[in-house]
Order: sequence, then structure tokens, then C-alpha cells
Amino acid sequence: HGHWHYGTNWPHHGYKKCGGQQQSPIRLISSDATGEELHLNFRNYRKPIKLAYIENNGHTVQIGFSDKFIITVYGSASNFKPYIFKQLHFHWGSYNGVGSEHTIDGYRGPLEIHLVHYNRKYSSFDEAADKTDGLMVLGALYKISSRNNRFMSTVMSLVRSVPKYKDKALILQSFTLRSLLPSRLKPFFVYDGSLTTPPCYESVHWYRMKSSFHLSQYIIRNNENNYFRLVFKNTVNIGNAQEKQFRKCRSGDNNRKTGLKKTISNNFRPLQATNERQITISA
Ligand code: BO1
Ligand code: ZN
Repeated sequence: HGHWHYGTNWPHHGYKKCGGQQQSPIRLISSDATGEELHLNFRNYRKPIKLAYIENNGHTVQIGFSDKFIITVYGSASNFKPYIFKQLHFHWGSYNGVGSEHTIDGYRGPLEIHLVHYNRKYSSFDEAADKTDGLMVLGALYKISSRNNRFMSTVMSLVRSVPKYKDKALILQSFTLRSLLPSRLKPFFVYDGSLTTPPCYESVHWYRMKSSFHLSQYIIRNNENNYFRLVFKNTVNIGNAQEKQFRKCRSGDNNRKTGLKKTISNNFRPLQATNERQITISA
């Protein structure tokens, strides 16, 4: 994929879609969000994962698994929509005050996890990625705690071994996707958004069916898309030492002065304009 960096103007570097009107991340505010009956249904998220594939793509640490995990999302009137888990990755900062991409009621966490899923009707992530109803991303913000998160220990061992085991499979013990998410999943926010990195595909639209008004508004605007972003309001604890481990990750680029690989940090995109979008919060 193309060469891009944080802190540059992506639309000016050829990533035109990054200048769109429905970009992510955004400011999420509970009191401004519209309440709606929404349900999440995870399948296999508590099943122990045995094998992980890790990758340091220069922008983040990415982890994939050999197993297939399916998540289904229910709206009040919509049919279930199954998505298949593809990979998880993180966004973090150079200190604890920054790192998450979204903010929730003014809170910016030190770390944000993204669980990237693709629509089951496509045969692979790559096939789904540029389709308007192709992807669904679950996000959760973390919070520094005095205790280490025992579930994150497995992730930390993966993060530490990235340089050594890039693109190799690693055997894991007692690790589940569910353990990386907040203990209470509700409430969560959903909204129309985009990929937070180039090419910033803007096909992230929530299938909104709260009322006939919204339904007709939705149909006029978009009758196919159900690619959306979902962010849990509750946070997940992470130990300070664990958080620091992320800041030791190095990207593929050499620092011109020191010759060392640059560390990855502040790999979060600035907040984007909400524009006319509705933000929904699960009841
Ligand atoms: S995120 O969750 O919005 N931060 C996100 C950002 C990018 C991707 C997934 C989730 N995936 C990207 C790949 C690129 C590829 C693009 C389109 O998808 O990292 O290599 O070009 O397929
Ligand atoms: Zn991400």
C-alpha cells in the first residue's frame, strides 16, 4: 500500500477520500446521541484462540487469528447482519494523555483497540474492503490502572515479539477476543464513518431504521450501506507498564540521524468534523 504518515495532509497527498464529509474518528457525546434499541451478538468470542499472526505494518501492531469469529448486529427492525473478524490493532500515544482516536464525553484514552470485521457476504477482507457495505469496526478505549490487565499480557507478549516473529504464527494460551472488550458492552455508540487511515474509505454507514422518518431519510441517502463504526462507552483497564510497551514498537522506517527504526506512537488520527451525521447510542 501507499506511503503515508501521521501529521500530514492526506487529501493533499493523493488520498482524496480522506477529505470527505463522513470521516472518522469523531467526538462522541452521550447527551447528544439518539437512543435506539440495538443488540450485539458475538459468536466464538469466548472461545480460546490458539494461533495468532502478528504484523508490524509500520503504522500499528496488527494481530490476526486462524479461527473465524462471527459477530452479528441487530437493529430494532433490521435483520441480523453477520460480520467475520479479520484483525485487531491498536492506536496509542507518546504519553497517557493521548492515544485513542475517538473521544467519549471529552475523555481521550491512552489506547484504542479496533476489531476489524468484514461482511460475510464477501469471500474475503480484500474483496469487502472497498465495498460500501463491506466492513464493520468495533472500537474500545482503554484507561490506565494500577494493576496490569491479565488478558493484555498475551497481547503484550505478541507486541514484544513483533520484530522477531513478524509474519509468523505464534501459539497462544487462554486468550479470547471477548477479554479485550469492556466487561459491560452497553451502552455503545454507532455512527456513519470511515477508515481512520488512508485510503479513508467512507463506506461506513449504519443501517438506521428507528422510525419511518429515518428510514426514508436513509433510503434517499443510501440504500445499500451498512458499514459502520461502533465504539463502546465503557473503558478497559490497562497497566501503565503494559501501555509503555506499545511505545517501544518500532516501525519499518529508519530515523535519518540515529539509523534506528523509528518508534510507533501517536498513531491516532485527529478528530474529524461530525457534519450532519447522527450519532446513535444503544438503549
Ligand atoms: S481503522 O480501524 O479505521 N483504523 C482501519 C484502517 C485500515 C484498515 C482497517 C481498519 N485496513 C486497511 C489496510 C490497508 C488497505 C485498506 C483497504 O484497509 O491496512 O492496507 O489499503 O483495503
Ligand atoms: Zn484502527
